[in-house]
Amino acid sequence: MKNQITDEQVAFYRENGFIVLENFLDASELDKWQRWTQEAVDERLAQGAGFHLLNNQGDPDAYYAQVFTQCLKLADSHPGMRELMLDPRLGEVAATLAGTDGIRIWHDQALFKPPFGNPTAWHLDDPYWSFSSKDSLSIWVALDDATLSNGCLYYLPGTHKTARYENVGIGEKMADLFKVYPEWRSIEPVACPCPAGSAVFHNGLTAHGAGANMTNKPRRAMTCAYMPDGATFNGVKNILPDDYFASLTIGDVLDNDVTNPLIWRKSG
Ligand SMILES: O=C(O)CCC(=O)C(=O)O
Ligand SMILES: [Fe+2]
Repeated sequence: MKNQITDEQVAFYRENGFIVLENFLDASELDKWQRWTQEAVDERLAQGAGFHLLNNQGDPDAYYAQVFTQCLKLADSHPGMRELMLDPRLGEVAATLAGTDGIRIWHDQALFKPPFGNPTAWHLDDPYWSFSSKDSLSIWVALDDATLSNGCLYYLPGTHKTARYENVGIGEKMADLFKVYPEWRSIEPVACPCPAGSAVFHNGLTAHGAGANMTNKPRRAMTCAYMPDGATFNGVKNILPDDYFASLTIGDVLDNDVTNPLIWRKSG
């Protein structure tokens, strides 16, 4: 794993709100990520649409089901995924980019864009989550080559600096986000094609989306969202379990090590 990042890469991330780390995983690591993620997703799908952490497969013809097969919190159901997601090296890279002293997992999530899948509309991530932080971020690992043809990610550089916590859903209209942020229409989008095994990190407030999958093969990605240690509850439920959610008051620190494991902390 190429988990040593340079000051230049940190500076690029802070300026643009995203960074591509090509060939982040070596061949044997990529093989594990591909096999275990596929296995964990297959197990989830076999449990059927009633499973509470499988969001969108109830109606396979629904628009969103054709944006991606989305399986959340695979670390909770697959030991291999748990090992991959709890890797402190990922936490260190995330914390270093974000400039925070500790980092917790918010949730992991497989995002498999199906063959001939719909595009991912422009959106922000952080407003979906139960904390509001300018330092939240995600890793997105390409399990297949992500190309201009099969739905690689696109970013609007620098938007993390001017984002408010307003958002839109990932719906059928690619451009809904620009109704909320018309000032972003003039920003040139940056495409991020990358080979399988590459990692793309983005700030939870950077505008991003992905193109349609024009190919007859899936475009698979494994992602994990990170919360800076010390972030506080904002009233949104998102992935919080019912009983934990019911126990929280806005402003409480989200420090439950079961729901949101601390995977890295600066020593000393
Ligand atoms: O994989 C995609 O198409 C979108 C990914 C995304 O929105 C994310 O990782 O936050
Ligand atoms: Fe996203």
